Amino acid sequence: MAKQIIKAPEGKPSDVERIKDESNYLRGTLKETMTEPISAGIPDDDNRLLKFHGSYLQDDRDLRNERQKQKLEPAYQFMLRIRLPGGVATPEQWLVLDELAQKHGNGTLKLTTRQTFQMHGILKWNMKKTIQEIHHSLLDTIAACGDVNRNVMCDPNPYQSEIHSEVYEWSKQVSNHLLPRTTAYHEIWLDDEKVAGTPGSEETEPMYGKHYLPRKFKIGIAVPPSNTIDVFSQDLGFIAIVEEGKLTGFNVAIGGGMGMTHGDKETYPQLAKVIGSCKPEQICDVSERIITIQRDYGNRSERKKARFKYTVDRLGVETMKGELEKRLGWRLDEAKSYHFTHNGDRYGWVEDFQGKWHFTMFIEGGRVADFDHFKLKTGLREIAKVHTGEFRLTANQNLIIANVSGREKDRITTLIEQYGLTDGKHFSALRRNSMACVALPTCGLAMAEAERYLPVLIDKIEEIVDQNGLRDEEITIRMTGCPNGCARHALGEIGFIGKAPGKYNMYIGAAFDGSRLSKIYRENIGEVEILNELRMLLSQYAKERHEGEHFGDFVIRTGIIKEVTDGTNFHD
Ligand code: SRM
Ligand code: SF4
Repeated sequence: MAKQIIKAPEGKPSDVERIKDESNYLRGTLKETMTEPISAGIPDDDNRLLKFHGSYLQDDRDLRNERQKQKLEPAYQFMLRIRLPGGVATPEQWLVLDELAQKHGNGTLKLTTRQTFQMHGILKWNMKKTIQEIHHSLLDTIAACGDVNRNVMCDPNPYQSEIHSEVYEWSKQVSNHLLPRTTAYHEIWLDDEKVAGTPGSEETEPMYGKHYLPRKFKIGIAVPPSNTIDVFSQDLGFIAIVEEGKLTGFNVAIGGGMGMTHGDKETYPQLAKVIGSCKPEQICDVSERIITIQRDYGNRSERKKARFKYTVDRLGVETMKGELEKRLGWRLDEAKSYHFTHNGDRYGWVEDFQGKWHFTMFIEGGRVADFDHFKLKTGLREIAKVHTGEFRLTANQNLIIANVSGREKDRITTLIEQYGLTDGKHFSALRRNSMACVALPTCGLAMAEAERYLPVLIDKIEEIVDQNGLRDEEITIRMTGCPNGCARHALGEIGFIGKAPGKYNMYIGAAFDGSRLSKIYRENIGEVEILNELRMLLSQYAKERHEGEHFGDFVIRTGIIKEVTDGTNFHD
């Protein structure tokens, strides 16, 4: 058989490639423009580079029209994202972030779908001191955004079994291994200050090269039977292999991703495919080699088609595997069987193998704020003051108060009760399994509301759920303000993607364990139609489902929607 010659797509490099090329390893003119006093914003070229430093320039979209009328520049502000492999933060770090959000941000913290914190509303003049304080707490924002490997996810509850804690250690190692090596971050934000835990100081980028990756890259590690990190949505997913109670390796899955563009059928969500397995100690090597394949063969001309999933689909899984093994100099082992049961969180107190306790708390939309009758942020601050374990962020925007000793449990429970913090058990199981991206007012790409609207919509869906006796039926529901899929909408059994203010495309049919994509069911509908559709679907589900049958499986079995067998037929 003739050997396939693999090439990157041809075409004029995108403008972002020029910006990276001219940036002197991510410096650009950021140092100057971040202190320039006339505008609260920065030029677009620098904004592109700023992402590699974990931040975006945004503007408050609630104020956009009014400011335009008054001929004022937009209400510019910055979003800052922390790099937090596996989503683990100490109580001291929690307190620092809480205070920074108060002092320099909009007062809230957002727990993201990739297990980290975002702060919104930081003014340009406060960015440097905010990043410096973050560094003093031994955290950073390096590579939290940009065309590099992003925050490495891993299944939460590292303390519930030895496997989880081992996997957490691997997620940190992979994250550190794949960090950019440029010292630009330290020069721009820390005045070259040396802080514990900073990466190496080589001027060049031995792995990424001068142009970094064609696009963002995401890695996550799952520990079956839990798939809370949605391992198949990752560019590179690892699935822990456990034999006789020991971690013996990882199945390797490549080419997942959620984003697409409305009206462009050549873009689609895709699930990663398992190509073999590796030993635990080979995980960094495998990650690095796969990243270099994407570096060399990814599309640098069209950013909408530049994610690794398109490289994998263009070249084929077998070719990718062959290329990987060539670069590794050894062959992957056979894939091992695995079984997932859910991609949502499990709430409440659990005790681990060492007698430590963990409380998984429901945080609606991942927004940690003080509301009129619910002082969530204050409550968590009070817990952080006495907690001696860790905080663990889940991939469903929830929070685990982790590693609580038997003695401390009572004190934490008292605070949980005092502040009305919740394991979500008094909500419907649908709400507990809900997730919404940030969207308006900060996200510049949002076409419709998500985080601010989904709770209101669920209030109304809960009436339907109750009428049909489905209050305790676990159904995953996810909403995003645009098709980029930041809340992994295509893996929710019910999914909504914003099309225009108040209008959504509705998707159904994803698997409860995150192993099958959903499919479009209705296009461009508003609240009344959404509720009508759900009234019909949920009442049919209540009457006709088989025992234990999940909603996503039901709508496929009964022919309500066609099964999506691969991302490439998502739009058929
Ligand atoms: Fe995302 C862009 C928020 C997880 C796919 N995402 C954005 C930006 C930065 C908007 C922008 O480019 O201007 C959003 C900032 C909003 C704001 O105001 O804060 C944003 N994404 C988020 C977060 C905060 C959503 C949340 O509510 O939790 C999540 C932060 C993750 C993190 O901590 O690193 C977030 N984004 C995701 C995920 C889910 C995941 O990774 O598991 C996805 C789908 C998976 C994937 O990447 O395929 C996702 N975000 C995107 C995309 C589409 C990328 C694509 O190539 O398909 C964009 C747009 C882009 O990159 O051009 C985007
Ligand atoms: Fe913004 Fe779209 Fe991501 Fe939501 S899905 S945060 S609207 S980019």
